[in-house]
Amino acid sequence: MKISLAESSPLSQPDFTYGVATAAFQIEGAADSRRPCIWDTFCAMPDKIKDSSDGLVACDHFNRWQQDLALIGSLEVDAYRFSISWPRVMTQSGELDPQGVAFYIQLLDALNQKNIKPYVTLYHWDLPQHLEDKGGWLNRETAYHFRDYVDLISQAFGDRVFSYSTLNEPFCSAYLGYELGIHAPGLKSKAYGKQAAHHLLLAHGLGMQVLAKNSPNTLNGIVLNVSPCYPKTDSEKDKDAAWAADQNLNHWYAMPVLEGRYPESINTLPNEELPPIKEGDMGIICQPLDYIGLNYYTREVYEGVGNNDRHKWVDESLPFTEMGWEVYPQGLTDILLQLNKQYTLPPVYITENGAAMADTYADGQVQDTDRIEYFQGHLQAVSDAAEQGVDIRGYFAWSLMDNFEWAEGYEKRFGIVYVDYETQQRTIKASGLAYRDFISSRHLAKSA
Ligand code: IFM
Repeated sequence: MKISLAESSPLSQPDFTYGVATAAFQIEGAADSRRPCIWDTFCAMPDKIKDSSDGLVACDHFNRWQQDLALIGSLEVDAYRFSISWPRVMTQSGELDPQGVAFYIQLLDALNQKNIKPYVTLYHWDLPQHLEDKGGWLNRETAYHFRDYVDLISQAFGDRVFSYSTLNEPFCSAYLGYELGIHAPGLKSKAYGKQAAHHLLLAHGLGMQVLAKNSPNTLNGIVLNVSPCYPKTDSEKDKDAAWAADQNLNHWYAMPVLEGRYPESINTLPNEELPPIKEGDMGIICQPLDYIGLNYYTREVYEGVGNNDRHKWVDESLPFTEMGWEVYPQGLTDILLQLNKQYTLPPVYITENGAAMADTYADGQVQDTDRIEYFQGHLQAVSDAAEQGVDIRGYFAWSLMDNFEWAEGYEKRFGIVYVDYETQQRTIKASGLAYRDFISSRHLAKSA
């Protein structure tokens, strides 16, 4: 099975960027050569991770990075999106750790040598534990520690980076980590969720200011996870439920960074849940963006159940991924069009899209036709939005390889490369080969 788009599609044009994405804690391992982060602590708590696993070894990418780089090269991608482990590159006293920095510099140099553009995420959820011990994202000071880290690391990297994103999915850090408690650090309070979100947004703004000064030639932005929120029926209560979810998930982050204000739903919060906004914060948060990264996996459908409460509804007739998420490519077109209508968007990159499927490894192969279909449908959905006027410049498959899927452990496989965790052997899945062929057909067209 192949992936293909019409030659006339904006996504078939030679300057459209295709990449693969990973994150430090999910692949690196080598935990003994860095300081602990909140996910090390969370994994050590009972019953937090489905398979009781952790990130101590993960895909051992720290030791196998050269082999992994060769793999990335063989996929013919234009770009590689990965994150920097903050606790690997910064000491507790706030200086750079030369060994940690050297690891990323060799990776960046090797990527540049291969002509693969490095898209660097500065924070993908692995907060140093020593900062969590002082309150983590509930503590305003953490935003300033982030600024100092961004300052030092961007100077150390010099001109090796193509693009920086400050944060990956602050919604997940704040909501899953501080409000629901199902991600690290595992705290559970609505007020904490909004407090952490505000300090993450502040960290983004402070980070952007530093990047504008230290790294004006890179594409600097932020990565948000988005899902369109639909009402189950046309009833007022379902529409209200979908509106509230949309405000909380999509606009709580998009509006501050793009317009310097929180969405209208802030007026519905009780006093104790209001974000701790200080004078000047919203101006700091709203910095000019060279791009916005959007991650999309599925849609959300809501029904109102009284008392201003809502339930998620799923359509059992749709296909589902192993995460239990509906496969709904139309949702990606819809959210891109919605955001483009509501905001003046900078150029958009789809910085993550992919699926955990029930892969089986047999005879040296993984025939993941379902994942190929997922990519085909979602690339077409991106193409449809681009045809309708959204300025989309790139697409990154999540993920380069199977890895530590946070609270789900290693059982959920998102990779286009299969990882045997016993031997650390990597095998490109059929979806990886299809993605490679799709990208290289574009390269052929480019040189013809
Ligand atoms: O694996 C995660 C990634 O770290 C952030 N975005 C969603 C992915 C799949 O759940």
